[in-house]
Amino acid sequence: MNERARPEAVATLSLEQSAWFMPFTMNRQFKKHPRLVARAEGIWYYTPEGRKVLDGTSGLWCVNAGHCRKRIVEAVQRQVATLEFAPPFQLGHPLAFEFADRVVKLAPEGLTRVFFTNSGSESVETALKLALAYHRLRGEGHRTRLIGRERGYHGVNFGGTAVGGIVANRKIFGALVAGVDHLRHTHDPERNAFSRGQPKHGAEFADDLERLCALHDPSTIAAVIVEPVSCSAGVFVPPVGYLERLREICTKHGILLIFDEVITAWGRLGRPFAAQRFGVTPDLITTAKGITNATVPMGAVFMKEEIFQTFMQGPENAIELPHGYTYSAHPLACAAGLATMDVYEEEGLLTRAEALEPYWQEQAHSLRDLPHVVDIRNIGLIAAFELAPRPGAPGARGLEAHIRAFEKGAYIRVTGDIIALAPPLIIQKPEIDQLFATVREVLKSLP
Ligand code: PXG
Ligand code: PLP
Repeated sequence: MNERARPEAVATLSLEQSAWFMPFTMNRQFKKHPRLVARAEGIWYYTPEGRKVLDGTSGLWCVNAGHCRKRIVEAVQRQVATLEFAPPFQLGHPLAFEFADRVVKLAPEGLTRVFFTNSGSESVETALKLALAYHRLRGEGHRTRLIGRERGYHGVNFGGTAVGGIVANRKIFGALVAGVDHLRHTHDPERNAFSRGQPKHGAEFADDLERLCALHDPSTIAAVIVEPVSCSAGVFVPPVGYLERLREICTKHGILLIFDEVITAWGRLGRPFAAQRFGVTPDLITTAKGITNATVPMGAVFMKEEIFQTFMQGPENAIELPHGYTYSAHPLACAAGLATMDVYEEEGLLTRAEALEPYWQEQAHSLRDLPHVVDIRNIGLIAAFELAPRPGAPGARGLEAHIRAFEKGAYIRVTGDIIALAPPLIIQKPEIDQLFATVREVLKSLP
């Protein structure tokens, strides 16, 4: 084994002066007290010292089939030694076409075409640009406004930051993109705390789109983008009837509806896509993460046939879409993606969350009476525990929960004082018990 791959070598590193400017991390604090993993297998991470840590968040909601799956690893190893790169502009390689045809078969009916990117953020930018260009090509170039939602997360590029609704992610980056507005969020703890699955109250929050239509005139609005379940901001499950109403209003006014399924796609809710789970079909879907089981970065935007055909009207000797990435449909990503789909299919992982959901839900809600817990939310193989903030120190309790859980052998995600769990879809019931037992122990121990 070469020196760099030796897990023990990392343990002796001093990180305090490290050159790496880490993303979404408290850099100085983290480098003083780093938490490192050096190896992974199935639902487990291993620290450089060899301690096992249960991965309660599938990495960052992306390793849906579990870590270091042999079939995917071998497919990537073969591909890197066969064709490591091919330009995707005016050239192709067979796996890209094979993978596109494979994934559209799993998409909601009518979403027949796919554009490849390298991340969720790029998928969002691509979808927003497609929406604007689609309207323009149809002679509705006046539709330039983009509508997001409070508490939404759509990645970190300019368009995604602008339609995003997490204040901390926006406030230091200036005016972002012009012509953006936001729907109100759907969180309503007074009526919906401790809901199991979809909350009963709040379909009417979708009528906020009518307010924005009245304010701006619907003919100026190109698209509405929402996460079917807002995950990053703390797991907000759509109230019964909410997404249906949003769909109706968009259709009525000729506005495109984009579902950002970067987290919710690829089995997290017991179906390939959340759109299928909720029975609501958007016009475009953005995905990433689980599309390759996170083995190689990749994203994808699915679109309705009509949107694709709108681009296919001009002369055949002209480029239909002046947009794309150097690494769109990268051969390693396509190889990883095809092997990932094999694993999902053979192991029934795209529907496994549905079978586990009742058990998962019971276990999650059994933590209701623990200290600090003010709400529990769940759907598919996702659960969130909202903790009361410590007076004068919002987020402190959450961060401490994260650190203590890691020490006790579970990697859990926190945003502010909300804990979110979303383990790999291969998790077994005794391991679910173990994950919740660790969270229970942590909550009991927290000041
Ligand atoms: N849209 C949604 C709905 C997402 O959840 C993105 C876009 C951006 O994807 P990329 O691949 O550019 O990161 C995401 C990503 C967290 C967490 O801790 C969530 C994401 C990314 C990193 C951390 O909840 N979601
Ligand atoms: N910046 C420069 C100077 C470039 O030449 C390119 C691509 O050729 C990019 C940015 C975009 O990079 P990517 O296609 O990897 O997104």
